Amino acid sequence: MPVHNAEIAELFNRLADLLELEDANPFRVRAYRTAARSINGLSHNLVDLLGAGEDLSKLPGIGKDLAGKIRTFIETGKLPLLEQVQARTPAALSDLMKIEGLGPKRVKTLHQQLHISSFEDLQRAARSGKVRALAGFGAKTEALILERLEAARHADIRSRLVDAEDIAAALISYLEDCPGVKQVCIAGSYRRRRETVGDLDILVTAKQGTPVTDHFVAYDEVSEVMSHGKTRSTVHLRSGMQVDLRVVPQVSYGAALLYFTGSRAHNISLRKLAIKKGFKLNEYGLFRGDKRMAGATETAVYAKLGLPYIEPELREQRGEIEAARKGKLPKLVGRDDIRGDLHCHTRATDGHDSLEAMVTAARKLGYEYLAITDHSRRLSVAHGLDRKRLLEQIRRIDKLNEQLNDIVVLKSIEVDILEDGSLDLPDGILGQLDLVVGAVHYMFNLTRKQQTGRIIRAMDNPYFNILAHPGGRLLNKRPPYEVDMKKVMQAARERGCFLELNAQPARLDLTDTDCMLARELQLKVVISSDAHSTANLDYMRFGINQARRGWLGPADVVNTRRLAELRKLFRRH
Ligand code: DGT
Ligand code: CA
Ligand code: CA
Repeated sequence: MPVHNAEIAELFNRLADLLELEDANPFRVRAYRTAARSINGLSHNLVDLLGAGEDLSKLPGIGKDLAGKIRTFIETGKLPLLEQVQARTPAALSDLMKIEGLGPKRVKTLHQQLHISSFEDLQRAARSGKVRALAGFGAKTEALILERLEAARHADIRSRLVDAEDIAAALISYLEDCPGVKQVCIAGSYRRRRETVGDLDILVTAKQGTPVTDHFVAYDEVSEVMSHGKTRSTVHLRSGMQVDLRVVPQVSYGAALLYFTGSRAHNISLRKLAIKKGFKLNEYGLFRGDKRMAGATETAVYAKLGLPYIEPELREQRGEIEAARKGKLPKLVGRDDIRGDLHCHTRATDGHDSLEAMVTAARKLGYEYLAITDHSRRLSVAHGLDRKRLLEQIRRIDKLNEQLNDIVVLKSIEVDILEDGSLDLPDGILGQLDLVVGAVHYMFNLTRKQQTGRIIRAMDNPYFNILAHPGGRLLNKRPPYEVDMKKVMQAARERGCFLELNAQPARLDLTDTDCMLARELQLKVVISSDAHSTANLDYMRFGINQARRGWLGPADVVNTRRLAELRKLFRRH
């Protein structure tokens, strides 16, 4: 994953905050803040500068020492000084600084004068009016703190789906090991395959008398038991993840699954529909009076409401109930519909595996084609390919294709879209490829108009086929750049280009609602793993999840096509 200036600036700011908290030399603190500001103002990526052999200590506000730290971070992903300072700062105090408006000065005051060292302490003190009495705070600040404490409880603690999966897999197998346990299922946003999840909601059915919740709270990874009853418990795990567990009887399993899968808004609509039909719907079942009409399966509950089964990914109150009622639910794309991957990297640039290894892995997945899309020259940190090296790769792929009969390796490139919208390699070489994938990797801070224009100009190039990760975001790390997505989509459609849904779990870019928009505009989407190793080819499934959330069917997705049809789609000229 490339390092961005903003990320480095944030580390220096954080370091400055923590140093200030422990009363370090103010000049030292200021030096880090100045450096952060300077880095944020740079028009070039530090990684690129370093790659081009620039002397970073010549940059304003950055001396030899800081230049060394930047280099270390880019090369190792670590800032040892920050780790040291973090280790000696009480975690609670550094957490408090994450609340907007609470800098090191205020946190220090709160700690020294009111002995506040946790969110709970702070909330209690603010509620009882003690905070406003402190010098430099006041009633307004106190109210703001309470507001932000509430917001902080909900923000920034959502885990990426891939991380939640790791945590869930271990827990599920632990629960299944409990004698007497029958079914274990994760409901909630996890089952709806949202890109991030707030907590895990687990449903369990078991033989009468099985001590399910006792077994649950005894899990090794539990750091705190929030509640512990016979049929429901909530814990926090060491990873920070909250887990809600409910034990439900078999007759209610479907109704409970429906209820706890949500979304809340979908549930509310279902309940209203139930009432309209003279039923009552809750987590125990669908009732007419006291009589349970359905409850053991979700399908049965939907059926009694006059609806076909609605896939969890669609349950977001985005028209799915309406569509279901009219028999107009989309047929969603699935793993088996995918015939190939159109974005991956090899060792030639920043991938971990060889061309041959990537192809072998793709064959094992049963793919008909795999496009090799290494980076272009501008991305020097990734050893981007220039014309000569790309030509070598083309020859190598031609040779490889001669030996293969069950898969075709497509010649391609992830070419950088330059600042003015031109492409990083000449048309002469782009014309020799089977398809061209274009991407924005720098100059994220253009205005909406500039960025939109830049991307559309790139698509004007007749060899351009697919816009990679169109929004540019990194989940929990970097917001998308400013861009008029609808305009980009319309331009792509007019030119016969496509947008990628990048399936990397940290990207998932297009978003689900972007996918819905693409579908509305009749623009086809390519789902790509952007694999940097053979194992990463499996990221495809996260892309499929996201596409399903965006109502996409096999026909809406480019790489469900057979190769011959695919080639036609990529021939613009
Ligand atoms: P998350 O955890 O923030 O990613 O999102 P969810 O959807 O997993 O939400 P969560 O964990 O608060 O609750 C799981 C599901 O349980 C939710 O989607 C709907 C259902 N649920 C929970 N509390 C209520 C409630 O008060 N009313 C209704 N109708 N449904 C609820
Ligand atoms: Ca949840
Ligand atoms: Ca929950």
